[in-house]
Formats: sequence, C-alpha cells, structure tokens
Amino acid sequence: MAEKPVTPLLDTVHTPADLRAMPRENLRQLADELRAEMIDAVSVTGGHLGAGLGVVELTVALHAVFDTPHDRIIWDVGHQAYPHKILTGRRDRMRTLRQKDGLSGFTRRAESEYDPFGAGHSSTSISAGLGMAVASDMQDKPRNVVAVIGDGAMSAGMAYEAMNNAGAMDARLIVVLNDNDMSIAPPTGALRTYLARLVSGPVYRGTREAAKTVVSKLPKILHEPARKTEEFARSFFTGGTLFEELGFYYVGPIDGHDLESLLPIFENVRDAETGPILIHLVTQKGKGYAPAESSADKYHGVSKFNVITGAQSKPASNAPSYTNVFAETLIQEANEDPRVVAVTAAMPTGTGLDKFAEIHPTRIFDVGIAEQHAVTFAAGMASEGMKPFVAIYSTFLQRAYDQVVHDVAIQHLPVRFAIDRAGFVGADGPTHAGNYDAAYLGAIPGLVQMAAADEAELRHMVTTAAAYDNGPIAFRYPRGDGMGVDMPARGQVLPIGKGRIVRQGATIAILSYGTRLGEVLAAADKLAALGLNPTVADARFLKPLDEELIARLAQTHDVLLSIEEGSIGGFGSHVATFLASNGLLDGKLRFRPLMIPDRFDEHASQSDMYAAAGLDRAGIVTTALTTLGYDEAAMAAALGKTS
Ligand SMILES: Cc1ncc(C[n+]2csc(CCOP(=O)(O)OP(=O)(O)O)c2C)c(N)n1
Repeated sequence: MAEKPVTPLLDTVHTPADLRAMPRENLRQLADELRAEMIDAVSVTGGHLGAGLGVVELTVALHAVFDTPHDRIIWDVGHQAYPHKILTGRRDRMRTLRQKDGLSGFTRRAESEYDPFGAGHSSTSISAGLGMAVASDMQDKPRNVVAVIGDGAMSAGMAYEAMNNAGAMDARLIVVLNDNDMSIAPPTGALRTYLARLVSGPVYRGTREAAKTVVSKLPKILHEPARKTEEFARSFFTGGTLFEELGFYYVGPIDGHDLESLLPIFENVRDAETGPILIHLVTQKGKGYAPAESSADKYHGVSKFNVITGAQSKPASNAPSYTNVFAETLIQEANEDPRVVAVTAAMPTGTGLDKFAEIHPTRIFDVGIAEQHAVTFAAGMASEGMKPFVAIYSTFLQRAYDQVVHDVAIQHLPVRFAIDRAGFVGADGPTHAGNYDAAYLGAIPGLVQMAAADEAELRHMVTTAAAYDNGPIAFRYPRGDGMGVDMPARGQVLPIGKGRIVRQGATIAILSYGTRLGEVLAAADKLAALGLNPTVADARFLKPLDEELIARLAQTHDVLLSIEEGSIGGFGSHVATFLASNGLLDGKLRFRPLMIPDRFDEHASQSDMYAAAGLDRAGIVTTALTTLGYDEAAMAAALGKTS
C-alpha cells in the first residue's frame, strides 16, 4: 500500500498560535521547512537572505514561547524578518516581497499586527522596545517586549543610549543580541573583539560540570524554574560584564540554532521577574544554505537566484555603476594626494570603498554603523589638514544631520560628502528613500552641493571635491548604472557654482539638477518634434546657485521648469526663492518645479516611481505643454502627432 503523503508542518501554521499548539519535538522540522520556504521565496524575488537564514530557529523559538502579537517582537533593521513574516500569516504573499503592491522587505506596522514597530534603519529596536515596555507598565497592560538586534547594529550609538536608559530603569525589556560576527561586511571595532572574547570563553565551549557550579550564583530574583535550568545557569558563569555594568542581566553566549537551548531559556526569561535582560545568541549568517554560508557577504542582499547553484541573476548593463565611478575616481585622486582618505559607516561594498581599500588599505576607515561618528571623525581629520571623503547613502546621512551642521559646516571644515543612493531607491521602500538630502543640506549655509547628471559628471565632481578646500562640499548620485556616456580618463575641476547650457532653444527652458538630465533630453526631443525646441541646462550646483544662468533663462523664455530627483525644499525650492526674491516671477515667466511628490512612496521599481512622480520623459513633456497653456484636447492632439 502506498504511503499517505505527509502534510508539511509549515502548511498547518497560519498564525503563531498554530505553532504554539504543536508538540515541541516538531519544531525542529518546522524550522527546516521554514528555512527551505524562505530560500525558495527569495530566489524568486531577491532581497535580504543571509540575515533571515540565521534567525530561523530564533524566530520559531520566540513565537513558540511568547504570546505574539500581545507580546511584542521588534526586529532591528527588519531585514531579517522574512521567517517571521512567513509564520505570521504572510506566507502566501512572500513571492511579492519588495515588489510594487507586495510585502515590504522590512517590518512595517501597517502590514501586520505582528510587526509592532517598523524599521529599515538600524539600531532603533532597544529604544522602541523600552518605550513599549514603559507604556505597558504605565497602562497596566503586562506584556513581554523582545528587541532582537544584531552585533552590527549594536555598534551604533543609539543602542547604547537605549541601554544606558534601560539599565537605570526597572522595565521588563528583553534584548536578544543576535551575534553572527557579521554586519553587511565583517564588523569592525572593539565591540567585535569583546563579543568574540565572550564567545570563545570556557562556558560556550563548556561542560555541564562548569555550568552546575554556578547554579547557586543565580540571582534570587529569578523564579525557581530558572534556577534549575542549566542553560540559564551557564550564562551567568561567563559574565558579559559590559552589559551587566549597564544594568542588564546577561545570559549567554548560547547557540542560537539549538532549539533545545533556546526554548527553555526564553521560557525562563519570560517568567523571571527581573529588570532588563540581554540574551547573547551566537548564530551563523546564511545558516543552512551552502552558497550563502560560503560567500563573503553571507548573501546579505541578493538578486533572484538559482536555488540549486546559488548563482544570482544580474541585469546586463554596459555602463559602470555610479558607485564604481565614484570609487575609481577617488582612487585616482588618492593616488596623487596622500591627504585623501575615505570613511564608511559599515558599507564598504555598497559605497564601492572596498575597491579603494584594496589600493589604499591604510586610508580607509570603516567605523561601523555609526554615521554620526563618521561625520565628526571626518571633521576631526579635516581640521588637521586631511581630505576626508565620507561616503554615506542619502538616507543614512539623515542620522548625522547635527554633525554636518555643528561639527562640519559651522567650522567651515572641508569634509567631502559622497552621497550615494540619492533619489528613488526602488525595492527598499520609504525607509531608504534618498529623497531628502538636497533639502536638508540645502538649508545649511556655506555647504557646496552638487548633483551629477551622468557618470562623467560624477567623475568631475569627485575631482572638484578633492580640490575644494574652502569648506564642506557634497555631491549626490543615484543607485544603479550610469547612462553609458564616454568617460574622461581623469576628472576636471568644475568652476564652483556654475551650470552649463546643454542645448539652446527658445520659449521653454528646462533646468535639470542631477540625473534626470537624460530624461529631460529625451523629453526635449519629443517637444522638438512638436515644433517646440526647448533650452536644456544642467545646473550642476544647488549651492551656490548659478544665479546668472537662472536669471538669463528666466528672462529669455516664457516657461521655466526645474527638475530634480528630490523632495520639496530642494533644488526647485531654491530656484523659486531666487526667482521670487529677484522679481523674476513678476512678469510673464511661468515657473514650475518638478520634484518628488510630498508623500512616502511605497517600494516599487525605480522606473515605476519616476512615472508616478511625473519625472520621466512623458511627465516632463506633459508639464511643459500644460504650462504653455495646452488643454487636454490640444495635448492629446499634439502628442498623437509624435507617437
Ligand atoms: C543607520 C543604518 N546604517 C546602515 C544600514 C545598512 N545596513 C543594513 S543591515 C546592516 C548590517 C546589520 O548587521 P547586523 O545588525 O549584525 O545584522 P545581520 O545582517 O548580521 O543579521 C547595515 C549596515 C542601516 N540599515 N541603517
């Protein structure tokens, strides 16, 4: 007789309550199925893989022991939450991850009641968890709050601000330190060494006998079951002094893939009446998937891939990425000037500085996830005559705003800001949007701001920044590949505050700031086919504005459009202020700024986002024609002629 097919356990888990009803001995198999499901889903969508693989057992154990969603689990960054999504009613949508209208790649309050706090940027979980724990106390709604934070995220100041606060309070907060000895790249810094020392201590290797000797040392405050749990006892043997000094009970280090350890420890911690507790788990990023385990970045972020071979698909492009052009040009500058140094906040690969490190290993500083420190550290170097380039994504530089103002700009220190991933970032969604840098930096006096129209311009801007010593200078460039333009062998120093005319026409002028220039030129072709031949200019600088150029465009055209890949408050706002303040809007000129709409855009492809924002060629043509006074019928007739 044929054997009855066995239903996978994962198929029976619709919510964590189903998992809690399961016999404990089934959880190992459930974890294996969860891991396989996650690999399969991410192979279809791409996304964050390694971090999620490393927390499969942790995710199962947390949902098995804690009463979610009443108990709160906060995933720091949120990129490791895919297994959590699968177990919390989102399995059927996993293959929509990071796509338009699909699941977010991070935790998100609007997406599920099991996501009590959204994230994307790192090191916020302990603060949020402490706030929740205090709120439940004040509202007399007892619940457990668990913050899961990685060793990489633990390098950020905010985590210590939160621990310092929590340790002095009696709040019932459980922090799980997920120590996989990886950030995106291998972590750097003294904390890493400290954690490694804890992990290599006698207890982690340790014997049952050693554990037993410390049972008597357990704090009385713990409930009786905890005293009997050998795993719990072991933890106190090792120490974890740093965390204890900060007022936490320290439990660990513990094998984070061993469900038989995790389950009783979480139970004990759940039932113990202590103040804040930190559980130190040792896990492996990419666990259980050979291609991930053996790769250098443990498959932190992947494109679609073949599950059998692990080979990732990359869209073909002949143009170099902006990131590579930045890195290559910075290497050229550093070859000639020993004062050029580079700073990254835990993103050596993402910023291209890993290439710089190959050539100039002593002149790159990976400071960990510590954007604030990165900026002030660079300010310190600049104050001593070095030429620091701080390469940070637009979204992460938000963290260091005060440092840019207070430590760099007020002191006129020549720190160079290389702002990568400026503009729409696509699949990462609103937490990672690079929309705001032009606006937030534009408010700062004396900070020179440039945006590259293409990869050749980026090369010139890196060279310009290297040569500029009069104060801070920033240049922004987008995610992705360049336009495929001819690359100059070496960058040229651009005149500060000067734009350029790219195409001379009449009636309509389009003033572009940054990489929308390509679309502007395509729109100009389309308008030319209608008998309108617009002037196209590349502003290059937001600050100082090329006032002479803008005044000329305003005085010699009927319509002036500005365009940028940034929010309100950015380039268009500066142009509008200049025009209005100088009476240039008092006559016949019609001015329209094109920018990213004032809303948080959900994740989608970059091209969908341009279209939705009206920043593609069709959107530019439509704005130009409506501003000229075309009504819908006239526009349809005109566009019909060209299509
Ligand atoms: C403020 C901030 N800077 C940089 C990043 C980019 N980033 C995302 S995950 C990550 C590494 C996190 O390492 P860890 O906390 O150890 O988690 P793991 O991926 O190893 O599980 C970094 C640097 C971020 N999300 N937030």
